[in-house]
Amino acid sequence: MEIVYKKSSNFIEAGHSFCPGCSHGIAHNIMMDTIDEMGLAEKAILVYPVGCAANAMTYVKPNVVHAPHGRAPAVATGIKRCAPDKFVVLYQGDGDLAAIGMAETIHMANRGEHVTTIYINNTIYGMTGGQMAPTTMMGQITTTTREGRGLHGEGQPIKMCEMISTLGEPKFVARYALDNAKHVIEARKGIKKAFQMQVEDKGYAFIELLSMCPSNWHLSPKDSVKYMEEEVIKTFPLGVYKEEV
Ligand SMILES: Cc1ncc(C[n+]2csc(CCOP(=O)(O)OP(=O)(O)O)c2C)c(N)n1
Ligand code: SF4
Ligand SMILES: [Mg+2]
Repeated sequence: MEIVYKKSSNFIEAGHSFCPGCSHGIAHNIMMDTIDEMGLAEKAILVYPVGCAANAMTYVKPNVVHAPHGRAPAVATGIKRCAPDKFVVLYQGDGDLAAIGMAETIHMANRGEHVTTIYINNTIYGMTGGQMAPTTMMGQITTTTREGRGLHGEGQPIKMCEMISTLGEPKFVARYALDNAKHVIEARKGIKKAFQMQVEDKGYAFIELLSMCPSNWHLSPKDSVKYMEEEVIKTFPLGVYKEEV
């Protein structure tokens, strides 16, 4: 039987600060377990952002670099170009990647740097208390859209996979969700494929993981799963957007 979820040995024994029902723990565990499985821990350099995404940085054994406020692509580019034998993974939330660091993200993808991005889209600025992100759903109430995100003033959610897949250089662009076991298995396969591409020096891969933030969605963990299934996945359809490997 396929193992869906086992704790990666790449974690330091410590408590964590994620809220109940948060997807960061799942995302991080499948990422770290895949690094383990592929024997990449020794050569891995993980580049972390601002936000709850960055909290995981304190729990992992491989080398980490903190490049907050959307600058992970610039830092990761420098590392990979100076040390091409290293295995470089960017782990960024939607506020960090699609708002603060949008320019860096697009240009790194367009250059086709040989690194891997894991993009956690939870439709909100989680850590700072739930402000609107570029990915916030239409009608979603946040601290900066008190009556729900509307067309006039806020525009529609930005869809990163759709945008990045229009560029010439990215080789693998895919979106997965972390709301149930089937989706987690698919996400894990996508992450493994993206990692294998970097091992084989095949170019840039962008993996988006639709994630839950019950605290700022103002829903229970159970209702967050329902919201993900009924609403979020409709706005951000799952699937492979580009594959040239
Ligand atoms: C220049 C700057 N702008 C804003 C912030 C505050 N800040 C810290 S974390 C964060 C939001 C991160 O949201 P996201 O990347 O979606 O991560 P999440 O917490 O949802 O995982 C912001 C705006 C900051 N520290 N510096
Ligand atoms: S605020 Fe949201 S993203 Fe941050 S730990 Fe809590 S559930 Fe996770
Ligand atoms: Mg977020």
